[in-house]
Amino acid sequence: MLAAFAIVLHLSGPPAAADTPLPAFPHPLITEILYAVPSGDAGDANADGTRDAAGDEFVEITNPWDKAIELGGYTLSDRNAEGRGGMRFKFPRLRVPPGAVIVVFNGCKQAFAGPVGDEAGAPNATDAKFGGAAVFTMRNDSGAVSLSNGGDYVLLSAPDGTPVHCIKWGEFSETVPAAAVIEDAPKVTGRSVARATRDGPLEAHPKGEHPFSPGTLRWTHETEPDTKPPKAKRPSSR
Ligand SMILES: [Ca+2]
Ligand SMILES: [Ca+2]
Repeated sequence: MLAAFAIVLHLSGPPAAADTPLPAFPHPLITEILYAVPSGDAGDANADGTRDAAGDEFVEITNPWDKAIELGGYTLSDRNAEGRGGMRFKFPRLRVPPGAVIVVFNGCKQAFAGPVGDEAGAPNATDAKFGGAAVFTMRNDSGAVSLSNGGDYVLLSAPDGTPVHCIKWGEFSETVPAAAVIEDAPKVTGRSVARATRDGPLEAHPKGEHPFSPGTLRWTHETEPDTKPPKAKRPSSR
């Protein structure tokens, strides 16, 4: 039996016009984005001793389903065209067990002491320093390839190129891709946006010891089999 989560997103902003399913199995779920890297040492999200406004950015995803998914061929991108500051990352083959977490750092001018993968291959182990997540670097070599703090989006596309899930914030002029699910994230400064609950929206990360938590979900990962497809409320603004 195909089990699914009963996921309902409660999005702020205008009332939703209609319910739209969240990305269905076998798609992963984006759970945290650090696009506004804190200034100073507090911004060293990958903990290599060097804070970089681009390199310490990350996107965290998880497998929210109760069976494994294959991440190979999925891509992460932003609003800029490739070669014009556009962020592009294509996952190598990686079987993701239920509840497993993946963290993809921008990687510009960053070192990684633990196991780290890139587009060429997955890491050979998970990293306890990041909550047991599989850690990747995009190996970006220019600070121009980064997520704009003022307005940008992260787009998850399926291996066949279909835009699956787009999370946007702030203001920008580019057209938002016609992804199956489009979500609004708050515009924040010096912290990440993250889901406080599995079925909740992306919110400003609390400013505790760290204003982000790569590899550590802010909610307990428990499978709740349900025969109903997950639902999200679609923002009316496009
Ligand atoms: Ca940024
Ligand atoms: Ca760093």
